[in-house]
Order: sequence, then structure tokens, then C-alpha cells
Amino acid sequence: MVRHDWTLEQLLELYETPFPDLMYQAQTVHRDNFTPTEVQRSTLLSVKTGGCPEDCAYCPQSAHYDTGVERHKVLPKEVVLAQAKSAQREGSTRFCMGAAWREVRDGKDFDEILELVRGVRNLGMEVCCTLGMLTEDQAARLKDAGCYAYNHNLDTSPEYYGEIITTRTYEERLETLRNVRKAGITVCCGGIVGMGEGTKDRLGLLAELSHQDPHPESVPINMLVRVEGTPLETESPVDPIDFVRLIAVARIVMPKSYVRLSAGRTDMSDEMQALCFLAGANSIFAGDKLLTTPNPGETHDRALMKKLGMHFREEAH
Ligand code: SAM
Ligand code: DTB
Ligand code: SF4
Repeated sequence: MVRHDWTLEQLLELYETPFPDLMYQAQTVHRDNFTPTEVQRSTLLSVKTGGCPEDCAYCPQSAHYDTGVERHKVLPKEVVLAQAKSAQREGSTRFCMGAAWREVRDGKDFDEILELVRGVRNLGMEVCCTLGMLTEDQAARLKDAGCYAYNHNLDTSPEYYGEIITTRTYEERLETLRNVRKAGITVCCGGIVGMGEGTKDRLGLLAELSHQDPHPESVPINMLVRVEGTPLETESPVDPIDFVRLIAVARIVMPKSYVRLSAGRTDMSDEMQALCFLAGANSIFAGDKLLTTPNPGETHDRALMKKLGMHFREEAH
């Protein structure tokens, strides 16, 4: 049963369940809804990088911090399509284009993005975009161009949000998510672990996501990539078992959503990733780069799947 009324207390109770019982429960839910040996893959491309006016404390692309990320304007169509084709050849079913914008503005840049969406869609891939805040009309234009999913993260609990971002509100994030829904685009929405937040904030994020109706079709759980120059560069690493528990709770409370093991995999052992898959994670980012930071890459991920007797999902939606 899919529920939208999970309370923080219930999530805390799940989270504190003895590990074997929690894993058993998560596995049961996972197997009722998905093929447990299958993992979906998306490839990311930053189509507009750096110089973002927002002050997200984790982000290498914020103009507020000196991180050495090289800035560029919207990439030319031939460059993007070549990357998308190569991702498709390597077996990725979804292509996600990211822009370091606070919000989408109508005009030349957005027109170029729409053209990129049409181009990638024509290759037969699921197209995802993450471009910052959107109006209802902009969401409808993206949908028309063939955009299948929109990534817009809530990042953490409403209570902790102000510690991480001061240039926009939680309510503004929710507003964009409503606009995306209205346009009939599927929602990819999750957050980041390891920003100094407490367990209650991590679970508060999951509660918030689970209250959305319908649930986000895709829930990315990122483990902070600590980038030099950002205010969070010296945060302590996340305890792997805590992380796995969180994945299990996400799986249980959002039984039909893809739970995406997102940023931070280069700092995870194969064993930790295996536990995440057992806990119900069933999607990853493919390729050797996320937006601006490294990712394990094709060879490593294939070897991991082989060791685990698991495989990648072949079809796009
Ligand atoms: N500017 C748009 C926005 O913020 O929605 C789209 C791109 S933004 C880079 C996409 C997401 O990447 C953020 O919402 C955040 O959750 C995640 N992210 C950014 N930097 C990260 C980091 N260093 N570690 C983990 N996740 C990160
Ligand atoms: C998401 O939740 N994680 C991805 C995707 N959505 C766009 C981005 C991770 C970015 C990590 C930092 C970087 O590479 O710049
Ligand atoms: Fe980074 Fe997006 Fe925040 Fe801009 S809005 S600083 S790109 S996470």
C-alpha cells in the first residue's frame, strides 16, 4: 500500500529497527514492486556550468564560493547529442541535463535547452532536466519538447534548510514541484546526506517526500561530495550503516519510487553499495562524471554488477 501520511515518529521507529529486521522489511517491499537484481541508470551532463547566484553550501557551482569549477554557457547541440549517444551506447536509458541556474528565464537560453530536449528525446532516451525554479508555463513547454522527468531536490528537512541555503525558500522549491506535476512531467526529488544535519533532518526530508501525492517517481539520495572551497568541505563523512538505514526507510515509505544512489559513490565501497541495493536502491548515475565531480564510471560499475549477479535495466520509459 502506498501511504502519504507517514509521521516523523513512525520513520524514526523504522530507522531504529534492528538492522536485520529493517533490511528484511525493505527487501520485502522492494521485491513486491521491482525486480531486485535490476538497476536503472541515468547519465548526467552539465549543459550550463558554474556562476550560479544561489548560495547552496554544498555546491561547487555557486558563484559565492571559489571552487575552481570552469564556467560555460549552454553547450552547443552537437556536443550534447554526441554525449547523449555515447551514454546510450554504454547502456544508459536516461539522460539528465543540468544547468547552474537559480530559475529558468524565457529567452534564448531556454529555447536552446528546449532544442536539446527535443534532440535527446529523438534518440529514444528518457530525458530529464534540472534547471532550477520553473513556472507552470515553462514546465508545459518542457513537457511539449519531450522532457520526461524534472529533478528538483528538497535537499534536507524544512527545519535545517536555512542552514544550507539562504537565497531561496523551501516553499519556492515546493512550488516548482507543483508546476512540474501540473505539466505531467514525472518528479525526481530527493536530498543530500552529510551536511551536518541530524537523523531527524534526514528522516524529516523523507517524511516530506512521502507526503507528496503522488510520490516522486525518482528519489535521489546523495552523499555529500565535499568540494574544496565550499562551506561544507570539512564536514565529517557519513556513517555507512546510517546511510544504508536511510535507504531502507526511503524504500519502505516510497515503495514504488526509484531510489537513486546518487552523488558520493566514489567514496563508497562495493560492500556499502551492495548493502544499498539490498536496502532497495535501484538506480545509479552512470559515467565517470556527475555534473562537475567524479563518479565511479562504466568499467567499475559493470564489474560491480557482475560480482553481485545483478544487471542494468535496458529499456527507457
Ligand atoms: N541548479 C539546479 C538546482 O539546484 O535545482 C540544478 C542543478 S543542482 C547541481 C542539482 C542537485 O545536485 C542539487 O539539488 C543537490 O541536491 C545536488 N548536489 C549539488 N552539489 C552536490 C554535492 N557537492 N554533493 C552532493 N549533491 C550535490
Ligand atoms: C541529484 O540529486 N544528484 C545529481 C542530479 N540530481 C542532478 C547531481 C549531483 C551533483 C554532485 C556535484 C557535482 O558533480 O557537481
Ligand atoms: Fe548549485 Fe543548483 Fe544551488 Fe545553483 S541552485 S548553487 S547549481 S545546487
